[in-house]
Amino acid sequence: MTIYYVAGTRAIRPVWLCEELQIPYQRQDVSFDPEFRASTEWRKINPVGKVPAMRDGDLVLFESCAMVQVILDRYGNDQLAPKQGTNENALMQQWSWFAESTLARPAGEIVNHQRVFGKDTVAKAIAEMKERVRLCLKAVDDAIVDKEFLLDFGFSAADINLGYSLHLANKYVDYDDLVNAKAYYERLVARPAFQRSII
Ligand SMILES: N[C@@H](CCC(=O)N[C@@H](CS)C(=O)NCC(=O)O)C(=O)O
Repeated sequence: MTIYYVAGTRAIRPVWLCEELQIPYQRQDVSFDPEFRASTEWRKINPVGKVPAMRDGDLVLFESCAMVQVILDRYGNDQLAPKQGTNENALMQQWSWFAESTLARPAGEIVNHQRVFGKDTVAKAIAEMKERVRLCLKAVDDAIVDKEFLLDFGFSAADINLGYSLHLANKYVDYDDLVNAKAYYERLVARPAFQRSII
């Protein structure tokens, strides 16, 4: 299994999971340069020119949370995921979808707007995205009261998917006042497998 990796990006999710599961994978560092991402070579792997991507045999994937699910299905040995069909598994799905489609979306737009338009021209759009991120962080803060991880099951793939989104949000939004969410984020990033996923 090969994970195409750029530091700081959603490539952290599949790499972090492999490190938690202690399964072998090959990390292939690729360029984040827009020209490389627009190249025919890269578009064959990721048709929208983003990162990460993953190859396992003849399977090629270009959505990070799908990579997490496929790694769990193929190599997880029933670890880091509650049994399918249970309420806990439903909550894992919910938090994983929330991580990418609700929280990482406005957080990612902060990055994209700043990169494409420069800091001054998009101040209002960025302020709005920050509000949207804060709303998501408040939802996490409320969900994590008196809990170590999202699910009663314990540490799961949902924490990996959400953990990356918090890592992204943490760079742009101040949420020290959301003490539960902040402490949860700090617990996640202290995990040795997370630390190995960002170097
Ligand atoms: N939903 C996709 C999002 C991929 C994504 O937006 N990747 C960012 C880096 S974390 C990227 O390549 N951004 C470059 C761009 O959008 O131009 C996933 O989870 O893999």
